[in-house]
Amino acid sequence: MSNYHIKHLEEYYQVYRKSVREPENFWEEVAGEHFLWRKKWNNVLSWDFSKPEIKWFEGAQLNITENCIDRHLTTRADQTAILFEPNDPSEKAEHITYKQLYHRVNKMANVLKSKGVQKGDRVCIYVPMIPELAIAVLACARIGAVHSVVFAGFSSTALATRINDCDCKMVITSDGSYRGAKTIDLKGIVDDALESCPGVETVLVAKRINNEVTMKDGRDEWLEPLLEQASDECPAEIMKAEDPLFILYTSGSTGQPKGMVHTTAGYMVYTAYTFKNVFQYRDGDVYWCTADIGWITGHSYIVYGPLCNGATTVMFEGVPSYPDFGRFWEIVQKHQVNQFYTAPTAIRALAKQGSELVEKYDLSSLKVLGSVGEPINEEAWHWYNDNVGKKNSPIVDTWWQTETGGIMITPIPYVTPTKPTYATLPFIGIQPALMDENAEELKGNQVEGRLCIKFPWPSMARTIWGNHQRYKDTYFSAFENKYFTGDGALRDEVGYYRITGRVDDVIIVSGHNLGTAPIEDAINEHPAVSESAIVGFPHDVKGNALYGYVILKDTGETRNHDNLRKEINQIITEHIGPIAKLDKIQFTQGLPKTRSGKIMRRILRKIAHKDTSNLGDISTLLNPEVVQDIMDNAL
Ligand code: 6R9
Repeated sequence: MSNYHIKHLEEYYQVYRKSVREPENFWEEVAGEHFLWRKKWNNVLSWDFSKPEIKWFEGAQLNITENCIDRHLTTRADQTAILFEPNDPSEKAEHITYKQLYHRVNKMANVLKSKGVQKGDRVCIYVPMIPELAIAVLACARIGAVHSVVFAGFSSTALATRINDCDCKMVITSDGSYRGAKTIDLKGIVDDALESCPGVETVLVAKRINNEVTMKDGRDEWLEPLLEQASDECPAEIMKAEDPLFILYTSGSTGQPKGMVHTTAGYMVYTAYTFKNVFQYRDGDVYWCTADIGWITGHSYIVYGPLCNGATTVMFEGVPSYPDFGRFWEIVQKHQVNQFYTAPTAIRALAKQGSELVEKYDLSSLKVLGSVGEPINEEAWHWYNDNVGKKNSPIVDTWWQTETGGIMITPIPYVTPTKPTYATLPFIGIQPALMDENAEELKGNQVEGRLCIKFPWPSMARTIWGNHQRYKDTYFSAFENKYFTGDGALRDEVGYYRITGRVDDVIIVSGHNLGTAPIEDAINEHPAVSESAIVGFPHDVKGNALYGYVILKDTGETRNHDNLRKEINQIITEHIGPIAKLDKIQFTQGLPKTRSGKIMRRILRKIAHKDTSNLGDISTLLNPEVVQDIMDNAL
């Protein structure tokens, strides 16, 4: 038996050592013993980070949905697979068993096929957190179509960019969505987006809020009648190990988002194995991850990882504040949740409400608490530990990325002693390295540098859709023969890692990665704006908020600054979505620039942080005089 389920620290070290010394043997054992293959591999791993090219389990054939669904039918057909908790607490929760999930996924798969979707085609899924979202994802995987889920909070412009980037021929959406007391007209957003997406032939619309929508003849169809008529058996398409499973977009340092491509076999093995260990999931447990399936956390740890393990996974449609800030705890009590996985921004927002709403509910079912998306600050860690976990449920602070597919640095609960703000130890198979400015690896402990990974792991993204060169430039060029994460980290005296934050132009706001470039591009579309620069500054709930420095065009007319601020945020909402709105907008005459014309964000960041004691040498700037002016007028 391979060590599929690690139970104590000695075992962790022993298995970790094996995974590093003999990675191929290690992963071959895990893959061989715990998954359903149509054909096994000829070669466990081949890799070359200089190209970069990474292949796991070459020669193998499988379908991930047979692993997530079919193989559980003999043992747990009537167990709940997906537990859907609606936005409105008075609406009944829906328990979808493995058998029902099987039939619903197969029906959806048949509908997709009947609309001409074939293996390899891309399907855009723009659906809120309702069961149809998970079902659509799995239906694509069933027939070998590549899903591209776009978070249903993104604007029509952001949606259109993502649809066109990977040439989706179909969009699956809903008539609208609930978000707390509000409803959102999703179909209207899709209609707007599709004005600039000529490649989309079909739009399938799920009914959720009974919103009035316009249905375009020959393009749009209601999903329900099609599902009703479809057969509930659809043979799984046999996929090769390295066939793409999905594309998921993440922000980069240029305006164009990066479509990270994940492939089938390695992604399945790694997400399943991490899920089992990081959450110490045991048969019968109820697991809840509060993320949206529109993000990687939802892909790997609401859908694929849990279902591969035959788990019961909760899908929550609503928000933590509706009908009040006790909603999360009410759900934990109601469904007797055992593992609870959320983001620091949610913890901080809930902590702000005090502990009364937590104490109202019985949280004794909880065994493991998780955190993901950004560094968890000490205060939030303790609040989570004391009030939610009652000092009895270990917190797993899990560091990973859209690009890594699965959790990379994390404690294993009841195994790794935790330490506030530390993601602690590399997961099995993961070989981190910290690099200094001269691209030398920092050996030993008590060092701080840029976080890289030295050796491939099964779930790493294989490329950026349509732009392999960008994949190479972004992740494999800063440090030779290493994957560069874009994060900084330190390693303490016992070898624990603490992530210190991004070292590039990505800002994490409420756990969402936002590239500065696309926001600046949006602002610059305002007719009165000539140039802008965005930086992050600390915010007690969001972690970071956005501070914009904006230069107005010299048109001679004076405009009301408050109105301009509103208009700028409106443009950002239209282009990216409300998550990217600026908290502060400072109008300025100039931006500090290097002689090569690069904006010195370091200086702007310090001013936004109100930390101007040591701005460093500014004499080399093209325009050092603007710095004082910006400081004098800082918000
Ligand atoms: C899974 C996910 C990735 C970036 C990553 C890092 C930050 C995520 C973290 C964390 C500190 C943690 N991040 N988890 N920072 N501690 N536990 O969030 O993917 O949306 O691609 O974001 O998020 O900066 O590089 P993604």
